[in-house]
Amino acid sequence: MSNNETNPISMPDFMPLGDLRAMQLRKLQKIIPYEYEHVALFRRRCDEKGVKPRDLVELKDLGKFPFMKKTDLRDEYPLGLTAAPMHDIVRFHCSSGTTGKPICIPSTQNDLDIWSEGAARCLAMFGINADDIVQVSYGYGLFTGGLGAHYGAERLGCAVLPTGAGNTEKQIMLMKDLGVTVIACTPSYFLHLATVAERMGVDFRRDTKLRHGVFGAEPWTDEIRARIEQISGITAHDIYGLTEIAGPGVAGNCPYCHGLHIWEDHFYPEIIDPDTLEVLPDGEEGELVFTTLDRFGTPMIRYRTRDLSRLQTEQCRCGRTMRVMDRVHARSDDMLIIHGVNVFPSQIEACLMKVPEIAPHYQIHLASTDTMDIFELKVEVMPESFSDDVRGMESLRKKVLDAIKQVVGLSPKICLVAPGTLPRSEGKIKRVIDERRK
Ligand code: DLL
Repeated sequence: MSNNETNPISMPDFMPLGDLRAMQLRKLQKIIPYEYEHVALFRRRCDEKGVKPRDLVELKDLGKFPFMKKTDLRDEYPLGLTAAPMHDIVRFHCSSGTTGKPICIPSTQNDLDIWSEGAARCLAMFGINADDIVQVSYGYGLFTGGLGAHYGAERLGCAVLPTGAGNTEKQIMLMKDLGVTVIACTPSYFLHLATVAERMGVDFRRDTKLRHGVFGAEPWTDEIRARIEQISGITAHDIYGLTEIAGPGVAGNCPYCHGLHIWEDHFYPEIIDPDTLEVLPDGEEGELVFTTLDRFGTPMIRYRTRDLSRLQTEQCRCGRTMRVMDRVHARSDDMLIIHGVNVFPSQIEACLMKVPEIAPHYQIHLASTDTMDIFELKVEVMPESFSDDVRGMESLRKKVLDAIKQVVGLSPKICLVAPGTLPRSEGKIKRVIDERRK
C-alpha cells in the first residue's frame, strides 16, 4: 500500500520515522512546559522529583517525568487537571472513576478535531470511505463512543445514522431500509443485535448491505471476532481509545498485521512494568502509558491506562510508520467492563454503603450466554434488617438496584442474602467471580 495523496486524512500515517520522532520531540517540548505552567499537580510532582521541563532534550527524557493516574483525575475532580481557560473549552466527557465520582475531561475545539481525525484515520484504514453509511450504535452522551465514532465518520465524509445504543428492532429496520454499510458499536451489542435480527427473520448477508463493523470499548477475543464475521459476513475491525486520552480512535487495527496502529503523531505511547514502573523496550508486554502531544484542554502526561499490551517491533507491511500495539485483552487493575461500561468494585461498594440496611459484603458474578453478559450482584443484608417479609425485602432490593443504577448506569440482578452467608476464605469474600468467555 502506498500513501494515498488524494486522501488528506491518511497523510501522517506514512510519515518517515525520523520526521515522526522529531515531531514528537517538538510537541513534547511544547506540551510539557505548558502543563507545568498550568496544572499545579503536575508542577508539584515535577518539583518533588527534581525534574524541570527544560530537562526534556531527547524523547527518552520523557521517562524522567511523573506519571498521571485515574485517581489523580478523581482527586482533582472536576477541573483540577484542566489546563485551558473555560473560554477555550467546548465539550466535557466523563467516564467511571474508581469510586462514585466520575472523571471529567474538558476538551478544546482543537482537541476534538485531533480526536475526530484519529477516528477518521482508523475508519479509512479499515477501508471505509465517503460512500459508506455508518450506523453509530455506541451510546451518545458522556461516554465517548457515540460522538467519537460520529465525528470520525463525518470527517471522512460518510453518511451517519446516529441511532445510539438500544431500541434494537428499530435499529435493524433502519439498517435494512437505509442500506447501512458500516456499524459502530461494542462487540457485545453487535452479538445481541444479531440475535434480535435472527428472531426478526433478518439475514445480514441477504437483507442488508452491511460490510464493516467498528468494534471497541471492551476487550474481545479473536474467537468473538471470528464468530461475528461468520454470522454476519462483515469484516470486524478493532478500534481502541479511552476518555482520558481522547475516545475511540487513539489506535485501530490494520488489515496487514494482527495489531493496532497508534496515531503517535498525537498520542505518544510507552510500555511500563506496572510493578516497578520501569519503561520497557518495544516488544515486551506491560502497561500502556500515553502522553497526549497536542491536546491543550486536559493534557495527559504519561497517563497510566492500566491496559496491558505490547508495542510490536516489526515495521508493518502496510507502510504506516506508526507503531503497532497488541490488542488489549487484560488490565492491570480491577476495572471490569460490563456491556461496554467501565465498572470498579469500589464503585459498587460506595453505592452499597449508602443503603443503611445493607452490609458492605457483596460479590459480583459475571457470566455470559452466547451473546450477552450476565451481571448479578449478591449482597448481604444487615442482621437487624433481614427478615422473611417478602414485600420488605423486595423494596430493599429495589433500593439497592436504584443506588447502583444511578452511579454505574447498569441494572444488575440483585440477590439479597442472609448475613454471613457469602462464602469467605480466610475471612475474606472474593469480590468478583468472572466466568465470562475468555
Ligand atoms: O471505551 C472509548 C471507546 C469507545 C473505545 C468506543 C472504542 C470504541 P472509556 O469508557 O474511557 O473509553 O474506556 C476505556 O475501555 O482503557 C480499555 O480498557 C477499554 N477499551 C476501549 N477500547 C478497547 C478495545 C472508551 N478496542 C477503556 N479493546 C480502555 C479492548 C478496549 N479494550
